[in-house]
Amino acid sequence: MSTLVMGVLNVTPDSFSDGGRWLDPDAAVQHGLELVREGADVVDVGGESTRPGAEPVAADEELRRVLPVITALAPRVRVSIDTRKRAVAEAALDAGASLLNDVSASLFPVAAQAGAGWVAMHMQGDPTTMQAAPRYDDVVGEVTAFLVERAEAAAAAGVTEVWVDPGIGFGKTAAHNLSLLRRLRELAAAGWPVLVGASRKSFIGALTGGRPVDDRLEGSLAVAVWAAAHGAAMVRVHDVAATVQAMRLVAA
Ligand code: HH2
Repeated sequence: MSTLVMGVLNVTPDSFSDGGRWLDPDAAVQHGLELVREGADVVDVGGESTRPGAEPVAADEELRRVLPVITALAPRVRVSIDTRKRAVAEAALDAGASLLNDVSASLFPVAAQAGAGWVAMHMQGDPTTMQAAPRYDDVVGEVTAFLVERAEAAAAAGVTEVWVDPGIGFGKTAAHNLSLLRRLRELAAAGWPVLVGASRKSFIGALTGGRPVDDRLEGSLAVAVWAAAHGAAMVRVHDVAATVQAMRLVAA
């Protein structure tokens, strides 16, 4: 089966690659529909940036950003809600989202209650400080053990669709990201479907002579292809049309 494509829709002023572009709800909905036309299997709606150093957002502001967008898109495509807040997760699932993309890896009871899918993502620290000095003895072993423990807890709580995500760039150096990608099969072998989000992230810039964030399509495609060929069941990307085409070829 072809690796699924999750399109990124950040309704934020400060996301690292598309911050400010879709803050207006109508613009966000239009962009979401464009991602659907381009072949996205899921549209991931987020109202709080988690880029390194990002400032936290209050729940009511986050809801004001995401709810109208979810309501408009949910009849047209599967919508995931990218949040770390229980109140935002509950309201978003209520409004039609059916997948909870949880970078805090802690909100599975909300998914269980709503009968929604759940993504557990690994992060070391939190976004304000996570890139200061990431440290692991064995990054692949530690991330895998953490995600398996979270996935088992979620399944025990009644979540029937559980995804695991190594959290590329979340408290990780470029070397950590590369180790996780090089050994992605070990995470996939744990038995839970794997989601990888590497699109336009800074290690791609660092490995390509400092390309700016809007000039990382080829590197992002290379990572998506690599991830799909090494067991990822879904990739989270900004460039949906190009990635859908690449995933078709990997599957073939
Ligand atoms: N990365 C980002 C946000 N959410 N969710 C999952 N499951 N996996 C990821 O790798 C992931 C994620 C960061 O990227 P982006 O949304 O483009 O930027 P920002 O956090 O600045 O809004």
